Amino acid sequence: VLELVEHVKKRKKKGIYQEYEEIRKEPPTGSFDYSKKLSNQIKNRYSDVLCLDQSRVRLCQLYYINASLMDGYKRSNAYIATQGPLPKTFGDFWRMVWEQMVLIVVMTTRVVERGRVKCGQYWPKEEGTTEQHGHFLVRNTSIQLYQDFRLSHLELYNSQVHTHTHTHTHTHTHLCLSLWPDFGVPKCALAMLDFREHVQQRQEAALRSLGAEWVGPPGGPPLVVHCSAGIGRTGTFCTLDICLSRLEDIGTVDVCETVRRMRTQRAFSIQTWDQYYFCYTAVIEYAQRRGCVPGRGRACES
Ligand code: PTR
Ligand code: PTR
Repeated sequence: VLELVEHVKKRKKKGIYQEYEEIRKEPPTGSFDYSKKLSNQIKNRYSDVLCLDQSRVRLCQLYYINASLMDGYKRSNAYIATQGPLPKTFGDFWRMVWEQMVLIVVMTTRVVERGRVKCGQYWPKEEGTTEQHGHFLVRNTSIQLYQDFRLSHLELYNSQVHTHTHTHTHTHTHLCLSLWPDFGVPKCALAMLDFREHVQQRQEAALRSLGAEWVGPPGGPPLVVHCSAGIGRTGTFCTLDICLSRLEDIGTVDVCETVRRMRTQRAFSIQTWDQYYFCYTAVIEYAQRRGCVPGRGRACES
């Protein structure tokens, strides 16, 4: 990390900016044919944010969803990065959660921001309420409020259960982070680091309670992460998560390489240079908190 601090100091903001600009100039590494199919176009929230064919999430019966599987640190398919569901894709979203046995959904946008709809209300918002989306019933069993996010426990029932081998219900944790504007960065890295830690703990606990039902890789099912388009804030969250996992494991970080690799699975990941820069400063903040590098760890600016 000392190297990273040096890297940031030496390159300064301008150098990091250039580093990001180079990444941004690279053309996407694959085709978007499935996303562009006429019948699928209406399922994309933004016509310019499509998913690469090679990494898209394939739903049963050829259903389409604008979602990409992404690798994590030493873990393939650690995340599903996706757009904020549209009313006509709510059913597809829950189908994906069901099929992929997702335990945790991380939402890094609000439903409405600056007067514009960024994401559909695809889960029941109030405690004790149930909604039907496609073949799925979603029930909100309880809500916990935290300073920067809201956690809902959701139960998912599949009315077409005979087509599946696993049990007909699943419990999910839905974590909604409220402090992050689109094309921006959270004001406070600390809040993000806490949020990430919380997500990790929830995923571990959920995996333990799944027990023998989970027969996949040890890390568990993919974490669903979404914002509005599923590239800016989602990419930043996942980049940070990967960098910090690597830091915890071998003590080094490579933001640039992480973002490059991520972009081969979810094109356009990380939308602005300050989101890119935020990854650096948040890693440094994290290291300072853990006492890996000198410095107090900066307090929140807000
Ligand atoms: N065409 C849209 C726009 O530029 O407004 C696409 C877009 C929207 C891209 C939001 C990124 C966005 O941010 P995020 O991925 O963080 O939701
Ligand atoms: N925490 C380190 C330091 O304070 O030197 C690294 C760092 C550098 C953090 C710049 C943030 C920086 O930029 P800003 O203060 O504009 O967020």
